[in-house]
Amino acid sequence: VSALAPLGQQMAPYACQRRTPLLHSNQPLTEALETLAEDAGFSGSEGRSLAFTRAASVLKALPGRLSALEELGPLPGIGEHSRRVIQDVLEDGVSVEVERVKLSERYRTMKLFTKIFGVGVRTASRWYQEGLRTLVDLQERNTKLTRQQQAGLRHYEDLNTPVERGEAESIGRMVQEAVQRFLPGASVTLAGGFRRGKPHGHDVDLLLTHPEAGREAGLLSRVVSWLDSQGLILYQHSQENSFALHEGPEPPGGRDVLDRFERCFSIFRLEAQGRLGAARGWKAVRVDLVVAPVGQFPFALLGWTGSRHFERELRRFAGHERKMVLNSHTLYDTRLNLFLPAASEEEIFQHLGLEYVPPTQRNA
Ligand code: DCP
Ligand code: MG
Repeated sequence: VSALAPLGQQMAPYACQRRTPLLHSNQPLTEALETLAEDAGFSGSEGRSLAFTRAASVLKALPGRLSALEELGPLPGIGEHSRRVIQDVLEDGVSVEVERVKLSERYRTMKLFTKIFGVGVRTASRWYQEGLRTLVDLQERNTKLTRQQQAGLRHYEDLNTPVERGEAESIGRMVQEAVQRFLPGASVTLAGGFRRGKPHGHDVDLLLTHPEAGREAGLLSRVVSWLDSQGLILYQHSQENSFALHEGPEPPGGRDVLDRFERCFSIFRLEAQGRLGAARGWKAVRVDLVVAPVGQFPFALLGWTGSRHFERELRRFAGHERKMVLNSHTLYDTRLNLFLPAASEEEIFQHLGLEYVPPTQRNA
């Protein structure tokens, strides 16, 4: 039918088997599908949300712009509902269903509330049920907020202004400087969307490690205290490492936690850079600091680089196709009953029998 068809038919079923660049040619389609994915997530329909996310992810990996549904052929991972949405957008430029969602009171309110740092779908949903609709409502009705949510509300505007790469790099340097002070030789690595090549993000994800195992212990609290004493931290809450290798691997999907590293969820006070924020002098920026012992570092780096969907697919592939359990700490082979060590991300892909996908191609 078209030049896309033969390529589309060869598309591998798992996102971690494909290369997905940051920029692609089917933006209007993926945006529509991701809006539906988000909306399904807002109503707790995880399965439906995943189906839309999968379909969007497949389109992101297509080598060119889709102009007719038929060009897709029998592509894996695009269900009937998604096909209907794609067809509508291709034919009419918009999907009536998507437009209706975007205008709906529920979607708009859920979006407003979940954009508060510390507010997830469950909390936002409860507030919506209680009749709350605006940020002012939260204050006027004296809604009970955690310390994290209070900070999120206080800095709502800043935290919902994209973090520029330059800002992320300068926070990286601030942390690096603090780290050198207490543990020379330790490193700070920018992960998350920025490592995938995104020009901006919603936060700054930094991984700390030291080439000698064990030396990293105790580092984070010193770094955070020092940064705090310099007036650079507006909010922070730290969590201790709760990972123990002797416990063995956790069953996949068994717990709703990303990982058990020592970490700090924080809001930094970043001095204004150039024209941005110059009117006020500083800007609040969300920063996640994560400490990984060097032996787990490649797993942490892989797990923290994303995208979320790429990570989910890596774990699904490991489990279903290889009978292995992958998380941000280790890779465990359940057939051989052993942990597979790795000194680099490349080695993890090798263990999984996957072709290496560089960070900039993990935008699934
Ligand atoms: N991550 C994950 N599962 C989660 C949360 C995070 O796999 N539930 C991983 C993948 C993410 C990375 O951690 O890429 C960082 O999380 P972010 O929420 O910061 O996501 P990004 O950095 O990719 O996006 P953004 O640019 O919005 O910060
Ligand atoms: Mg991020």
